Amino acid sequence: MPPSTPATPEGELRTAIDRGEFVMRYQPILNVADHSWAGVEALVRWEHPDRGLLNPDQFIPLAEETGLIVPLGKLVLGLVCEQARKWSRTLPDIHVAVNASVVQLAHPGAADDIKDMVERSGMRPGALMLEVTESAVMEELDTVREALEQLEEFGVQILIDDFGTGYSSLARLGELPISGLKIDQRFARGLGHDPAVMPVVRAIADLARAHGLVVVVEGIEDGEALSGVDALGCEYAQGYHLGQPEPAPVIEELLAVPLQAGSGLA
Ligand code: G
Ligand code: MN
Repeated sequence: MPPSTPATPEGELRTAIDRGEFVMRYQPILNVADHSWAGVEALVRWEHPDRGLLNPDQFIPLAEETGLIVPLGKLVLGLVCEQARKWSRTLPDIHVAVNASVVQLAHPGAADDIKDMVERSGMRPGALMLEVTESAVMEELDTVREALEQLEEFGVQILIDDFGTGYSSLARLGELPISGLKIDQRFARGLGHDPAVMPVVRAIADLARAHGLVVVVEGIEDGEALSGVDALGCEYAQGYHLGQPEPAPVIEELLAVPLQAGSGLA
């Protein structure tokens, strides 16, 4: 047997990508106005042979530092597009949101690669949403703007993720090729509990509305937070109170039935 080279974290991740050791979980997103299910956010997990199921925060930073986010991002998008194509028959009104790294979007040919994958899968481009983190996208705006514009023109929707944690140029929000803002989870935690949070979320929602953007509030962990989202007229809500990230078959069952009464919605 040839001597085995010691596995570096980077080498291990590269091998995992080659072997396809990644699976998706999907967390439901609620349409607050009519209590219907609007869609899901796709969240990647690494099925590590020794360490079990790993969350993105345990490997995405390394993937971004090493550039492995480019092949990993393609792998994830491939899984998500395939799932979305299946759901286009059984759950035709559902959108599927997936997190995209700015490192991935800044890579030459990124928009064409994404468009190709969507087209090859046969899914409807309008059913796909890409979530890009506010702080990262604002720092790299000049590098990724063209890719975002091409994707928006193709019909994919773009959301700014973790909104309220970075430093957006509020004046420029309306110029960006985006459909909506996902308000960072830390705000949702105070909704319905901390009186100081309500006006902040209201201000973000007003700002979004002024620019024709929808608002998703994520991190909804109880009925009070959901009532707050409802009272502020935010369009979409996501969080453990509504549903955990689950494998596709579990999510299909969940999306087939409307939200239970007593959830915090009037
Ligand atoms: O960065 P992004 O907003 O994409 O991260 C979403 C992450 O937040 C996922 O890992 C998801 O599991 C987690 N999450 C989803 N809903 C909740 C929630 O209600 N509370 C908390 N604490 N985390 C959540
Ligand atoms: Mn996200």
